[in-house]
Amino acid sequence: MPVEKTTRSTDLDKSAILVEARSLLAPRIEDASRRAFLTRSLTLGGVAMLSGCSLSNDDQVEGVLASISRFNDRVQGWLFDPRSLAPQYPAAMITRPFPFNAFYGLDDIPQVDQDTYRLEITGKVGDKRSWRLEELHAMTQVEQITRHICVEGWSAIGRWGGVRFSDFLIRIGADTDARYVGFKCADDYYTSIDMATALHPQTLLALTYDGQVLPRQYGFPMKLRMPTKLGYKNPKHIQAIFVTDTYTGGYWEDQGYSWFGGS
Ligand SMILES: Nc1nc2c(c(=O)[nH]1)N[C@H]1C(S)=C(S)[C@@H](COP(=O)(O)O)O[C@H]1N2
Ligand SMILES: [Mo]
Repeated sequence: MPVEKTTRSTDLDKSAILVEARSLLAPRIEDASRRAFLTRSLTLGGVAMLSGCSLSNDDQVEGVLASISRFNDRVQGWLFDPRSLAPQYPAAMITRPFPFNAFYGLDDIPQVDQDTYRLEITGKVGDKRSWRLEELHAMTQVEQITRHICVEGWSAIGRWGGVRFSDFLIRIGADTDARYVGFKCADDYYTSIDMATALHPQTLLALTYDGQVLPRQYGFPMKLRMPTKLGYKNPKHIQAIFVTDTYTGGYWEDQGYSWFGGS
């Protein structure tokens, strides 16, 4: 659990975490199994302080669990070190073939037309004009060979190239004090990330895979590649990007996966 990385963090505001945990636990918990679950999740969250709590109905329990999940997202956000880099690997270690994964099978991968494609930009940005693929290819390109980790139990090393996402955010005049960057995809997938990760030097608006135009199954025309986050946080077939202070969740996140989703 990322929270156990506490020792790595120098500027973690411990008292702020305790204040927040106390306010989350103000309701009282009666049900022993719920209480046990809460105790476990809090221990995982690095805050063991459940004594004297009880909730009187399931809605309250669900509410507290949801709050704790969002609370854990915040703790993970505080612990995230924007200078710490994910490992990079030699080309010989690339996994071949690289796995495909989506919430549907290979037959249903969206077909995006590169000539009519426009990347839409909305929210807290200075320049909301949409982007053509050639314009993105004209920006400085970087590459990474990193490991993709899927919560379904596999990981694979791949090589992605494209525009450093922080360069892109600066180019569109994004408000980098905003809390989130959100993504809408051509297949109805969606997700959102914290601004610190959006600005991380290894966060890449990927246009290529292994030196070729990003193949359809890996997210043509572009995906966001983040070696600091789990697979499901890396949206493929991106159609729209928005900068916002409003929490918008994600396809898997709204079904209970961790929103921060760090790896
Ligand atoms: N648009 C879109 N992006 C997505 C998904 C998806 O179903 N649709 N699945 C996610 C998950 S769970 C994983 S593991 C990776 C798989 O990426 P790959 O096909 O390049 O291995 O894409 C992520 N991004
Ligand atoms: Mo995944």
